[in-house]
Amino acid sequence: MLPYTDRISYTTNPTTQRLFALMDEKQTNLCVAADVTTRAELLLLADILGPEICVLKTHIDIIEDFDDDLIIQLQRLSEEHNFLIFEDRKFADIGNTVKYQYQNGIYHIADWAHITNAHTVPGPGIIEGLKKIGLPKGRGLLLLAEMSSKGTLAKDSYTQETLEMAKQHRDFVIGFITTKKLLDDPMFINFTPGVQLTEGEDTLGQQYLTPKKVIGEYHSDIIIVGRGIYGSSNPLEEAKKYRERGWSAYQKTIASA
Ligand code: S5P
Repeated sequence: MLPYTDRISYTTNPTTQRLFALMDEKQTNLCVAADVTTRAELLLLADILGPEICVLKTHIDIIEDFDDDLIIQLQRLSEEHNFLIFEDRKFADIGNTVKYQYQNGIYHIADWAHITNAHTVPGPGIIEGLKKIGLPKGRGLLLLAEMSSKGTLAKDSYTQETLEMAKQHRDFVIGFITTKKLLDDPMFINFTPGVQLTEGEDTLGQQYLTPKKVIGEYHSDIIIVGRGIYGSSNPLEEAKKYRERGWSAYQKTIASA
């Protein structure tokens, strides 16, 4: 496994380049899933946790009091604390429809989200549609190659075909949502959700692995942590723990490579 900064030269995508650089600069491979439902909570988390994270992951459509100013504030915090914004939209329609969903509507996701993601169930047309909008803006797309939830259908040949689709769009597809590193190609970034400090499950099929396992054994790059951080009584203290565990697992892996 190469250090994050050494991987910059393998890609032409400006979002990947910025992400690899800021991860090494800030010494963090932590992405927080800020699954809160008001703008005040989201902005507070982004401000408090901003210095600890490389990426802030949003579900913008769960915000009850969304307005355009929320985006302006999020962008300001992203600049101030040097993190990228990942809107976890999980697009899943035909190319022509996802173009509109990405660019139009209330949220105008392509205007502010450095990263978004898509299921590959429709076939490669979904990537082509999103790319028409996102590539000129320098955005990056993650494909859901695997999911963290019990009984997921994203496995076996579905996962393999997803990897093949990514290879056909190396300018815009920057990596995967996956439980582990699947491709030995340093340009793709692997994001892993379903992470807590102890292994386990929630009551709705979510399955958790530890930062050590995800980074140290499965060689993923970025841990995505939601309730483990925002659900605790002291999110900043918890975020520091995840950051430390994720980063030390990365450093050990680099040292032994
Ligand atoms: O397979 C997946 C893909 C994603 S992006 N499993 C997931 O859990 N996610 C997202 O990661 C999910 O939508 C949520 O925002 C976050 C996990 O949250 P947690 O509270 O379970 O850590």
